[in-house]
Amino acid sequence: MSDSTQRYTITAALPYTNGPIHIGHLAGVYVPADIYARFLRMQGYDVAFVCGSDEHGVPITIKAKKEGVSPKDIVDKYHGIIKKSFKDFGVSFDNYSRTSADVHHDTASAFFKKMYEDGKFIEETTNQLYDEEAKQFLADRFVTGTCPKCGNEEAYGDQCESCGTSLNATDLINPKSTFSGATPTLRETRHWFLPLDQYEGWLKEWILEGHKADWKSNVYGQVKSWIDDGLRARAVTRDLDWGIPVPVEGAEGKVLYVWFDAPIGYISSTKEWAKREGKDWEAYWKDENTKLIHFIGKDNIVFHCIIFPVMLKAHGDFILPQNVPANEFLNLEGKKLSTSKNWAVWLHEYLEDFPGQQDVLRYVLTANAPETKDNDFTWKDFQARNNNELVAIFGNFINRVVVLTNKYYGGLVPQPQKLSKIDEQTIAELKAYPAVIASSIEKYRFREAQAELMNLARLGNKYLADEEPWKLIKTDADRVQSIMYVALQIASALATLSEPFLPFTSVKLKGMLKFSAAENRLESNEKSQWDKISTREALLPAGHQIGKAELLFSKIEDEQIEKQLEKLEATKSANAAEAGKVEPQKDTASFEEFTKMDLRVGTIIEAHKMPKTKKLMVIKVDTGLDQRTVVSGIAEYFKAEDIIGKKVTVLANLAPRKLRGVESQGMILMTENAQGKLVFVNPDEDGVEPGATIN
Ligand code: B3M
Ligand code: ZN
Repeated sequence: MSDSTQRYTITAALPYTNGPIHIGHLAGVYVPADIYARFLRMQGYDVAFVCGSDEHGVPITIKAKKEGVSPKDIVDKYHGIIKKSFKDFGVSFDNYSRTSADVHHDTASAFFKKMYEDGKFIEETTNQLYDEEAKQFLADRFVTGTCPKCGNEEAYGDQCESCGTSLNATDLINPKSTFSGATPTLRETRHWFLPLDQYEGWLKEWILEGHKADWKSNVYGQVKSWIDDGLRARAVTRDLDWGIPVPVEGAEGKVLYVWFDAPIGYISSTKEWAKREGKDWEAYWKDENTKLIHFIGKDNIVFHCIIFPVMLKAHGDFILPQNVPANEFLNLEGKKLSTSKNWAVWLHEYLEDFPGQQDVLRYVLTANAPETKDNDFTWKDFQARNNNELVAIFGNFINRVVVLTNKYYGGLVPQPQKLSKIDEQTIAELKAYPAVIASSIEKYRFREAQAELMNLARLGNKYLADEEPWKLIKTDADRVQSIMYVALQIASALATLSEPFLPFTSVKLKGMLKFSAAENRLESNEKSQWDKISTREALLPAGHQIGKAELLFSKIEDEQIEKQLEKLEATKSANAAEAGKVEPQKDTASFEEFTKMDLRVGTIIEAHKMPKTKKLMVIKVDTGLDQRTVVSGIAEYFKAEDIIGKKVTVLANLAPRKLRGVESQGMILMTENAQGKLVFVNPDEDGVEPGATIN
């Protein structure tokens, strides 16, 4: 490859090895990244497409604990399943590594060390949450609590998944240990912090000014709101025994924070690949002309747009991402995908249930990709898109072309006769497709790109239906030669242009059309396989021998879909049974402890939803003692006007706390009904008045 070839480093988020891959991961990250990488390779660019398993971090240790095995057992198991399923699904990584690999431990360690020696960290002894029972510091997913920004009560110690905010564990309101459920205490410990605030000016210039136009608006918007809110130093080390040891004297028992080491995994994976291929990894990470693109889901935006770039910048000699085309989320049958609740279509199971049908799933996930908003996957839509689009349009067109060419000409591409106006128009339209599809892919609009590919198949289908060669064959054999010649050019363009989206179909179709060395060779004036569709006279010249027809797609029957829906129903029942289990009793509370709580009856007198939040409601309650404001996370379940006048139970002497700048003076007690909906603990007896104490 010449030096002047544009070089790309494409990364796809490293999946946590605490479970297998599901369709949400595929639609959000791996299918678009794979389309992009395949497309770039077809343009003749120099591409490194890297990924690997993210094997550190708290989710892994929690899963290990749950299953009573070691973290190593967990990562080995899922790394194997994930790696195989990606390969079987046709994700064309140049390298799939893992963060437990030596090359990664060395790379991440050296990265930290250089930053440490260059004085890029702040070293500080601070109070961190500590679980006295489990004898363990609590950070990240070891602790949950209420998000100070949006009121989500299940925010994690490093991030709220509801609003995406990145948090420090000590920011959480009402923190709880996920080990014991206990309220943590504070204990002193020493850590290294990345002073993000020092990079604010630089981030503003680089992203807010530099990438306003080319980054997706969902990504840009999130990043802007974080920067506008003000950035704070973040600890990049943890008190944990699973991870990469902090390579500094006196840091025994501490490891690198998983979000510090994981993105460095992209670099380690590139190194592993370069070594194997005899290439220079540094060109892919340090050469200013290399374009670095991160494919991720929206929950990873802060890490890839702020924290990792600050690390790269602080380290000093790395390039920065040129773009971070993050996707929104995919839901399944109207509900959020969830690994722990088993609400998912698992890739390894799909590959078993639909053997040889990788491209159908790729097609549906791209057709319905959550590029600008959350989207829904339904099995009915999956079936319809297969049967009505892949089978009825793409497959049907190819089948007709190949069958008729064999029938009329023994499989030889016929010599075209005088082309009609419609033939010429059709060829002109065909030749416009490569540029149209390329332009959408270059803008990360993969659904639009794939829709154009399908439009080309539609063009072919319509052309045959209009020209009806099967009718003319008896009366105008010359005309049929031209028609079949044109149709064969469309079929061969589809074989090439489908490669990024439907790689298995593309291979099959090229085989059927017998793309040989001659069809694959580029002439000196041709830039790429892609472009030659527009520049070459014909992809399949007259006299070229094609093969026999094979089925590209097959109909998906109702029974297959019902089987999948039954699987989901079974999951629903299992989850409902689980949810119906009564929570075990908490530790004994002394009578004194109980009487400390001042519970009162109150009446709601005013209520309104807090602007820009999903869950928070600002409520004024008459407690009999006074009229006070309580902020409550019930806005998803109640309309403000419906709760005014309601009698409720209030914990009146709870220490006041601020939620989104509004001071909440107490708590309204709630419970959950069987459907998981929040309901009031309701003292609705006649004659019960505000201020009455509950005991
Ligand atoms: N493993 C998080 C996730 O799966 C994480 C991505 C790391 S990318 C460096 O959401
Ligand atoms: Zn939040």
